[in-house]
Amino acid sequence: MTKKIFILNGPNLNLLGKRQPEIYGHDTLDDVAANCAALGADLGLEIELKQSNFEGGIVEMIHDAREQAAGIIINPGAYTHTSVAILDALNTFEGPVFEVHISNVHKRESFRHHSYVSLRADGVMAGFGVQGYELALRRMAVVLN
Ligand code: CA2
Repeated sequence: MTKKIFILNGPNLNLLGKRQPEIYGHDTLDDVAANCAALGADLGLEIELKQSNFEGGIVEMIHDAREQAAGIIINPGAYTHTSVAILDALNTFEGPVFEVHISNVHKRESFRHHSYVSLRADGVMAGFGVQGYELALRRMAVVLN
């Protein structure tokens, strides 16, 4: 059976491609979903991309992943830097977890330099634009082989 990968996105990422293109680029979250679905098909992985502006919404998506997904790629948005709840949820997930940031958070304000999610993530992409999602997906295919 084809393995399913959840690509989870946190607050404000629904605005991708519509605001602040100088930081986040011109691609929308729908573009990311289409590109990852196409790459996933090549890699033999089924992709489900989801987004929530609510911390609890992301926690529930991670709980769903426990039953449905072989791996998680997550851009938790600003919750990256604040959410012990998302870290705790990820710690209940047994498969690989990759953290993605479109921007290079280490080149930005110091409050973006710390990530709770990195305490669980098996790998982190930052500053590769939306291509980071596809790079994380390629890595996912290797580790799930
Ligand atoms: O670089 C990333 O991917 C971030 O996770 C994006 C978060 C930010 O709080 C993190 O520090 C780094 C912000 C997401 C906001 O997304 C927008 C996208 C387009 C327009 C406006 C906001």
